[in-house]
Amino acid sequence: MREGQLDSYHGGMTSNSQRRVLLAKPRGYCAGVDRAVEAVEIALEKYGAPIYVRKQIVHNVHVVKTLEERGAIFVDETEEVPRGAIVVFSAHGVAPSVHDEARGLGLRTIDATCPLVTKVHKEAVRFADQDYDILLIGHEGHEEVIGTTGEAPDHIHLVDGPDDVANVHVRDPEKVAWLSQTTLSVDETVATVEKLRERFPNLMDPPSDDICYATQNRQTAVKEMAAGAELVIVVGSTNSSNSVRLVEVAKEHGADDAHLVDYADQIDPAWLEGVTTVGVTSGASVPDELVQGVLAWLAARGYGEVEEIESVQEKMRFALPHELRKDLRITPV
Ligand code: 10D
Ligand code: SF4
Repeated sequence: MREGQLDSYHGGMTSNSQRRVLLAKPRGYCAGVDRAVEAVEIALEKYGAPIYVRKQIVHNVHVVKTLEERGAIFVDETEEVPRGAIVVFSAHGVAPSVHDEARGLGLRTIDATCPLVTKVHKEAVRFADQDYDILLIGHEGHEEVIGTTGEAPDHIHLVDGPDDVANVHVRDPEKVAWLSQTTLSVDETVATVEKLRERFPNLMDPPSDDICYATQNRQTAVKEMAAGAELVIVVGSTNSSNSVRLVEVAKEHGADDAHLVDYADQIDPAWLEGVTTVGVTSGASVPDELVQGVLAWLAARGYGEVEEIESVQEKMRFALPHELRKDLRITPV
């Protein structure tokens, strides 16, 4: 088709010369995911297959499939791992009882829990030691929430968003603290905390933000991008909390429409009807090759011009899990 020619691609009237993509930055892998995926890859290289992984190492179907092809075996429960084998704990963290169980089964463990999740676990232990009731803002059933709750099950109450605040019961309203899952919507969490503070004016805050830098930065970037895009495509899996949040944030901040896809072939061409500007981003557990697949798919349909919108610079890196550093003879950091 001639440059600039109006066409009726799938019924919408947009000009090829106007069509463009806004690509959010930062997007994709965060430091915790990078470390966890690398931990499994290095374990496979160093110790050989199979390497067992308890739960999905990160919530991304492509990452899990790729590691499976290389010899990782994903299990739901520690007891499924044969005695003496190596098991990696996922980036989302585990309850202390899971460590105990693995020890009891004689397993060799590599803990790929993100250090920023571990930080929240430590905050929970500290508040519980001081006998606070801890209101953990998070999504019921999410692995990170299960792991954090396991640090102090008698002290932690789950608060699943602002509408759940009315259901909270504590022993002493003067002695209450809040913590959160690392991958929540920043704005919704602020709303939940405001409601909690109305009920508990002396509510203690966490010592530092629990919603991690990567979650915050990806939401900031999508807000900036969504303001100028009619359609936003978020690459990520349906069980990835941070990816799902990006879809919500895009819709709340200017996009007419936003969808989550694992792969480019899940994009419905009808979404492009009448769309000039498509925003693209990806969750913290998503390899950039999948975003490149989406960009290629869009380019084939006239959306070849790509402008990257960088809202925050990211430089975070985490050292590998200590069990690997020890075996690889890397000096402790
Ligand atoms: O569901 P989610 O956003 O918590 O996890 P995902 O694996 O998609 O992204 C990485 C986030 C982690 C490991 C939680 F800190
Ligand atoms: Fe760590 Fe945040 Fe990434 Fe989760 S999203 S793995 S807390 S850096």
